[in-house]
Amino acid sequence: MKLYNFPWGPYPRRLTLYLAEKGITDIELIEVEFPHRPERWPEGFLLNLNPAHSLPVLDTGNGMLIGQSIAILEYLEERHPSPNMLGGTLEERARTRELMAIFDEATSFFGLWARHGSRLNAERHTPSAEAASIGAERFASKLRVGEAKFVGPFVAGSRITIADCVAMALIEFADRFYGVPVPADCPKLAGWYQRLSDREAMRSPRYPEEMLSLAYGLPEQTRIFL
Ligand SMILES: N[C@@H](CCC(=O)N[C@@H](CS)C(=O)NCC(=O)O)C(=O)O
Repeated sequence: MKLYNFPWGPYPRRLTLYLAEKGITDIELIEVEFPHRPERWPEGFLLNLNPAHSLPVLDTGNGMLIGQSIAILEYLEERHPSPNMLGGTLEERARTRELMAIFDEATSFFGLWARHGSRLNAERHTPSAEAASIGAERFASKLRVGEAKFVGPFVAGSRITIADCVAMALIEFADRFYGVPVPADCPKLAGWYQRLSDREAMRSPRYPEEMLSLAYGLPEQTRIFL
């Protein structure tokens, strides 16, 4: 199997965290630069493999390419059921998927805030105070749903699951890359984030310095403080 990825983006990072937690080492990692420049990729490379040219993409090695990080996480979980990172019972698995969906939605809304509000993205996406404000407001409200549904000690219960990987990839990206801390009214998430940051597999990635210096301080840049 081959995983096309880049190390620090919020969607690709879900996979990096998952593989490290799970201890899967037999997948070839193919690092792709960011921002992606599909026009520079060799013909027949990722552009043809995945028309949306978004990452991650998994080449299963048996003729199938899977885009969408959650589909990849679930596929790998079925291929490698042990240690179990989905849940033991029907109810546990439903809870994991519920939490995963909440943090996936939160990631989309965070993207809206960052894309239209950050000076980092001003050339690639039209700046819009209105879009940034809707993104920030919806991002915060999704985190509050995550806080209310948080089970503990991990987001979906007593074991670490793929929902933790999805949530961690977002919270860490917001905090370390854009300087957006966990909102003060989400103390369970804040405590969980602190605990998980200490895990070997969850060590923060290195962000490209030039991009980090433009990105960091999204609340100040948009004058939106959660
Ligand atoms: N829903 C997709 C989203 C993937 C996505 O948007 N990935 C970003 C990187 S974090 C990307 O590849 N963007 C393409 C670009 O900006 O050129 C997933 O879960 O895999």
